[in-house]
Amino acid sequence: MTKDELKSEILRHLAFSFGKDAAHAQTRDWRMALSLAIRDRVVTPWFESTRKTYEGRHKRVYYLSMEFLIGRLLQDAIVNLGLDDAAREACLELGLSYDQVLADEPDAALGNGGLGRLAACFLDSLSTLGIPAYGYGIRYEHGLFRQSFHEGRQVEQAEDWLSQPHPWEFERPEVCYGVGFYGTVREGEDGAHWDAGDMVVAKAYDTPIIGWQGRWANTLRLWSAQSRTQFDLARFNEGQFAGAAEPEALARTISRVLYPNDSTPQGKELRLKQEYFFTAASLADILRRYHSEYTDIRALPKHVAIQLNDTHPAIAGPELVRILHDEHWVELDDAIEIARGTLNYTNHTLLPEALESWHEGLMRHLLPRHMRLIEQIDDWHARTSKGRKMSTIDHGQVKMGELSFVLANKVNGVSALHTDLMKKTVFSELHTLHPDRILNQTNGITPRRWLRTCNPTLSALITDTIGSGWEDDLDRLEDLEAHVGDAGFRAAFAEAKHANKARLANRIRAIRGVSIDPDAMFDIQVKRIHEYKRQLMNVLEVIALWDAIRRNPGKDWTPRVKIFGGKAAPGYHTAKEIVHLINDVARVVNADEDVAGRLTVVFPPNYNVTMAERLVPAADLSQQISTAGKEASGTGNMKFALNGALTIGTLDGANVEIRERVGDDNFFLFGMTADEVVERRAVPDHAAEAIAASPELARAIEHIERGSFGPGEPDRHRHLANLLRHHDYFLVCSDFASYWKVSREVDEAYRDRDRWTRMAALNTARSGWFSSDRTIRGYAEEIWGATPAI
Ligand code: AZC
Repeated sequence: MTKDELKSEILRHLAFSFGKDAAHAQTRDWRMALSLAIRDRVVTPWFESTRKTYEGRHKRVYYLSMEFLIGRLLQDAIVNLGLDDAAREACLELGLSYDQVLADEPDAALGNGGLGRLAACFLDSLSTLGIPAYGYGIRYEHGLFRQSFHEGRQVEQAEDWLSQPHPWEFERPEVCYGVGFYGTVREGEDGAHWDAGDMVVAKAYDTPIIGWQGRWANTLRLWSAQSRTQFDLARFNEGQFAGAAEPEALARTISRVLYPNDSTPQGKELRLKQEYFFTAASLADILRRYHSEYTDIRALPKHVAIQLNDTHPAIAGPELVRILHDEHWVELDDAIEIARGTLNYTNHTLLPEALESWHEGLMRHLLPRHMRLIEQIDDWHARTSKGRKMSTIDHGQVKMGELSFVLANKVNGVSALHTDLMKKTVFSELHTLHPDRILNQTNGITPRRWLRTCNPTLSALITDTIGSGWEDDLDRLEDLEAHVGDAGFRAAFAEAKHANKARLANRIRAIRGVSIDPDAMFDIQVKRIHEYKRQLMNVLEVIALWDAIRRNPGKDWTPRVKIFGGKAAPGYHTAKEIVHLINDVARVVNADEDVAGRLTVVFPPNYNVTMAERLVPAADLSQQISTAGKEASGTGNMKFALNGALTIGTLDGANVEIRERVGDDNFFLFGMTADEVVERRAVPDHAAEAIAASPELARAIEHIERGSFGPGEPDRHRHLANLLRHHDYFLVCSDFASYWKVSREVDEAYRDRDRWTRMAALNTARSGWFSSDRTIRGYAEEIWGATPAI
C-alpha cells in the first residue's frame, strides 16, 4: 500500500465511517480513520488464516487468560504490516503529527503486570509463527486503575478505555453463550443434571492479531457479560426505573472490572464468577468449533490444545469433564483422561499468598456440579496414581494449583530456576507421582514491539549493521557481536542510546517538571510495587547515596537519575507506603542543591505499557533486585537487556539465564542465592546484624526514623523502618551491603563510557534468545504438539 493509497483510505473513513470533514476533524477522528484504514489491511490475511486452518485441519491452540495487557494496537499493526513510512508520510501530507495521532490511542490495560503482558507477547508470536490460535479472555469495561499522586500518596481512579469506540474489535452479537451459576444437581438414572439457578450471557468481541509482515492473523476473543432476561418494560412502566435496569446491571458486573491485585487472590465470589464465566464461554466456543469439523469427541486432544495461563481458568478442568460426561455421556474416567490430554497449565508464581484456593462452601454454592466433579477427580487421581486423596481439597479449600496439575498433560514454569523450585517446593509431592509432567519454558518478549517499534533508533542501527530480517529471527543479533570491537559501531550505539535518553528527558520535563541530564546514568526500576521486588531496597540506596554525597561533596560522583514506575494494589498497604516514601525522598533529594546534577529521583505516575515503551530504550541500568527465589521469571529484565541496558540483579528468575547469556562481565550480580536466602531467614536478628554491619544502611534507616522525608510529620514512614528492623522477610537489610558495593562498581564502570557501551552492545547482541518466538516454539513442540500452518 502506498502513502497516497493510505491517504485516500484515511479520508474515505473520515467521511464515510465517522461523518467528518477534514476541515473539522480532531486528532481523535484522524486516529480512528487511520485505525480503520489499517484495520482493513488486516482483514484479508485474517480470513485467509482461518481458511487455511480449516483446510489444513490444523491443530488449534487456545490460550485462556484472565489478562491480556496489550497496550496500544495501532502502531503495532502498522509496523507489522510494514506501513510505518507510508503512515508517517500520509499523516505529514494531511498536516498531522504522526506521533500525536498515535499518542491519542488509550492503552488497553486488560492486565496487571507480567502475566498479562506475557499473554500479549505470546499472541504476537503465535501470529508471527503462523500457529492457528485463539486467545480467550474477558472484555473488561474498566482495565487496570489509573494511578495519580496526591501529596506523594497513590490515588486510584477508574480506567475507562471503552468510553470511546474501540476500533480494533468486531462485536459478534451472534456468538453468545449462556453461562450458569448456582442451582441444584439432580442425580437421575441417566446421570447427573445441573439445573443452574441463574444464567448470564457471554457475548464475543473479536480483535484480529496480525503477525510480522502480515503473513498470518489469529483472533483474540474477549467475552462481555450481559443479562439473559430482556429489559423489564412492565416494571419500568410501574415507575421502578432502577429495578427494571437491575438484571442487566447485575449481569454486566461480571465483566465490569479487572481485579487490580497482582499476587493475592481476593476471596470474592465475583472473582470466581469471572473465572467460570470466561472459561465456560470459551470451552463452549471451542467445542462448537470442534463439532463443526470433527465427530469423535474422544479425538479432542489430537486436534485441540488448551493452555491455562495460571490457575485463573483452572475451572476449565471440571467444566470440560462435565461437558464430556454429562452432555456427551463419556464414562467419567475417560472424560477425565480426555480433558487431561487437552489441558496444560502454566504456573507464574510460588508466593503462597498468590496460589489460588477457594472455599469449598463457596464452590459448592456457586458451581454445585463442579464441586461434585472435583471430588470425583480427586478420587480418580488417588486411584490411578497412588496419589493421596485430598490433594486438591484440603481443609475445606479447593486448591486450584493442584487441581490444574492433576488435570494437565503438561505443567510448566517460566524460568529454569522457577521450574526447579516448583519441583522442589509447591508441587514436590505431585512431581514425585508424575515426574514427566513438569517442564520449563523460559518466558520471552516480542522483539517487534520491544525493539523494532519502541526503539527505532537502535533498530535502524541494527539493520544497517547486520541487515534486515532479525525481527522474526532474533538469534541473528549474534551477528552484531563481530562489530562490537569496531569503534565506529560503538559510537553509533552510544549515540542511539543518547538520543533515546534525550527524548525521555524531554518527556519527563513536560510531565513532571523535572530536568534530567541525558549524560547522567539512567537507572530504572519499573514493575508492580511489591515487597519481594524490593523497591524499598532501591530507595534505601537513594537515601544512602544522597547522604554520602552530602558528607563528601568534593568527590567526583557519577551522576545518576533514579527512575521508578509502578502501581501498588489498592489494598496492599505496605506497597502504598513504599510509593509514598519514594515520592517523599524524591521531593527532598531533588530540592537539595548539594546533590543537584549528581542525584535526581523521578517517579512518573501511571506506569503502563506505553510508558514502558518509552523508558526501556532509554535505560542504562536495569534494576532486577528481587529476593532470590521469589520472582518467577521477570520479562522487564529481558526488555531492558535487549535494548542495551546493563542489569544490576540477583540470581532470581530469568536473571540467571540473562547473565548466562550476556556473560558475567556484562552483568552486575549481587546478593544471596535462593538457597542462601532460606538459610539466612533462619538466623535470629538477621536484620539487626546486617544493619550493624553496614553504616550506609544504618544511616539510611535512621534518616527515615528521624523524619527526614516527612516534613512536620516525623513518624510518617516509621512503619517501613520498623518493618526493616523487625520483620524483614524479604531480606532487604541482609542484601543491602552487597547491593551498595556493586552499585558503586556500577558508578565506576559508567565512567569508562566506551567500556560501558561495549558491555551494553553485548547485552543486545546476546539477548536474541529471549524472543517470545523461541518460547512459543518451545510450547508448540513440547506441550501442544502444534505446528505452524505457514
Ligand atoms: C508474573 C511473575 O511474577 C513474573 O515473574 C513473570 O515474569 C510473569 O508472571 C510472567 O510469567 N506473575 C504475575 O504477574 N501474577 C501472578 C498471579 O503470578
